[in-house]
Amino acid sequence: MEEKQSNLVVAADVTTKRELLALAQKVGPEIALLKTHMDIITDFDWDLIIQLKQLATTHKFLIIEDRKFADIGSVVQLQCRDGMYKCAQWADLVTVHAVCGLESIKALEMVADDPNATLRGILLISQLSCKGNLIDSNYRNQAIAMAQDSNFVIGLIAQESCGDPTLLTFTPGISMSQKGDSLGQQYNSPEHAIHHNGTDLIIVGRAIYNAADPATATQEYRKIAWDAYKNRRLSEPVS
Ligand code: 5BU
Repeated sequence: MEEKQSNLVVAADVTTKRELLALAQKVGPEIALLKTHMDIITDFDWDLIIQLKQLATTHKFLIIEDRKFADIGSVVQLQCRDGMYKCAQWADLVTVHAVCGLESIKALEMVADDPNATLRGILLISQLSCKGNLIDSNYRNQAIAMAQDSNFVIGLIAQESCGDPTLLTFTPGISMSQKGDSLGQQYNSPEHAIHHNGTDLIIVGRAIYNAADPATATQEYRKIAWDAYKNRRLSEPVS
């Protein structure tokens, strides 16, 4: 983030290899991380991974696979390490639901011990952006405690900071122009998320890749988010 002066994550929810690589190429120089849902790519193959990793190295961004793991430890290990996607071999971070408890997190941490693994940490979901979701304050507090108990959890996916400076907060549900979509997604502006809710990184999908000019939209979101982040950090007491 510091090196690139960017706290922008682009959610690359496109459905073909060609679109994903083109988007990564376009937004790569502006972003800190790219977030994928690899299971929505209709023509997934290992060459996509090789090319995406090359772009990640060239443009210096990390990759989050938003797999939202939620199962017993032995199964999340298989899902992360094996199958078609083998995301432990290319993702730097994966997302995990807190609902299955700390043992599932420990199971994923074991996968990262494999010499072929690129996986370096987990983003634990402590809040959701969608209307009517079942996460309440008790669940959220327990998810935060779980994150604090694990050295492998480096941050939370949440709508607001939990106030623990050792955990980065990543916030999806961001748009400068929309309040939501027709399927339950709810949006906040970047400034609201960063300044008011204290988040560190914003995750932006359709507002960027569906924009008339995605490259310009990426630059706009990056600048607004980084300015808001810098201003907030300046106003924080020195610890
Ligand atoms: P959008 O196009 O900016 O609405 O996409 C948001 C992305 O963030 C999408 O990939 C979701 O899977 C992801 N997301 C979310 O929208 N809300 C959440 O609470 C979580 C993830 Br967790």
